[in-house]
Amino acid sequence: MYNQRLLPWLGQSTAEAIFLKKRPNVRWASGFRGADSYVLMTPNDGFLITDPRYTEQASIEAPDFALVNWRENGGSVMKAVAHILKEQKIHSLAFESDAMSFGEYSALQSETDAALVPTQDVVEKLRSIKTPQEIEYLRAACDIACRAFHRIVKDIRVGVTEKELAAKLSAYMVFEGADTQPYGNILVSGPNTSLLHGIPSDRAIQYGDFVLMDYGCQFNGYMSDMTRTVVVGKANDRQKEIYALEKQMVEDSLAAMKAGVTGGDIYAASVQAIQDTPYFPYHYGGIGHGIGLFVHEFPFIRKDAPYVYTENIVTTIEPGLYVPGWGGVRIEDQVIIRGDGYENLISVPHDLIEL
Ligand SMILES: [Mn+2]
Repeated sequence: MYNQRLLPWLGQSTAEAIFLKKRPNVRWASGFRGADSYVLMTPNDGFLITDPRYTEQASIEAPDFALVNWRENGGSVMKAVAHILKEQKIHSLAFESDAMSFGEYSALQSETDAALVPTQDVVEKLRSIKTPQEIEYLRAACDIACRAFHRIVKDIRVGVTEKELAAKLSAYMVFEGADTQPYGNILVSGPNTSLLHGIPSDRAIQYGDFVLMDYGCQFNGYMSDMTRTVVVGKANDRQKEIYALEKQMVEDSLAAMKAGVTGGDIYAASVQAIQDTPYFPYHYGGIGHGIGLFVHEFPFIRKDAPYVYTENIVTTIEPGLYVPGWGGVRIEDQVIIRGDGYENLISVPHDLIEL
């Protein structure tokens, strides 16, 4: 369905139309899920610009959009855009200033007399508030990831490598119903767990290791993101101490979440437990992000983030403690902001699991 949620923005903008090229924004506006696709929207019409590989898919997924095959309309995307502007008598066009390349911008400028109006985060801000349908897809993606967690913990044992476990975790999510598009899961162990975005390696799991799994899947293109850190064997005292602080940080952050708070408020809650401990320097300041058709999206939670949360924003919450050379612990949940609190889409408990 032609996305009505852009119309109020178009109504008050100086631009008469908007051009979108970021894939999640194209999908959100049109429903089309393929690559090489661009949307041009006016208050009355939607145009989906793509190439012949995708015309059948586009007619199914974006039936309300006029399909424009750029190969047969000027031979380049920007020539096709200029052609639409001329035909529709559009004199000003908004574009995503952080996505359009210099080459694309120059090409469009040379093809059209229309004013080009730079914008940022127009669709990202609209996309951050989820519809009931989007929430159902996100809920399904999170349920799949939680079911995969209960399967992967049975495979974690001494001698298995990070790569083997990462591959199995991805497969379990597909077996449980996820889309097949790959997603770069983080599954790291031992001293590698202090690397915030470590890459699974050939390291074999050893007794006493932390194993940190930060992973997710897509369901109908909507994404889940969660992290759990487990111990192989019995946790030692330092592991228990750091894990307990981390669990407190996540739970304090969750307790602060509701409509009306800012990202900065949530960050402040997250550091209460470590403020007066030697572990304060080991936390990382970015502790959550919006999530939907893209994994790290507006709004972001960090110190002094001014954005005020409203109902139906879906966000992750993931404070963590990372001691270089020793290891780290992260617990990450994905929640829906509600008027008086939040709903957690991740059902796996926060308690330390010793395997
Ligand atoms: Mn995350």
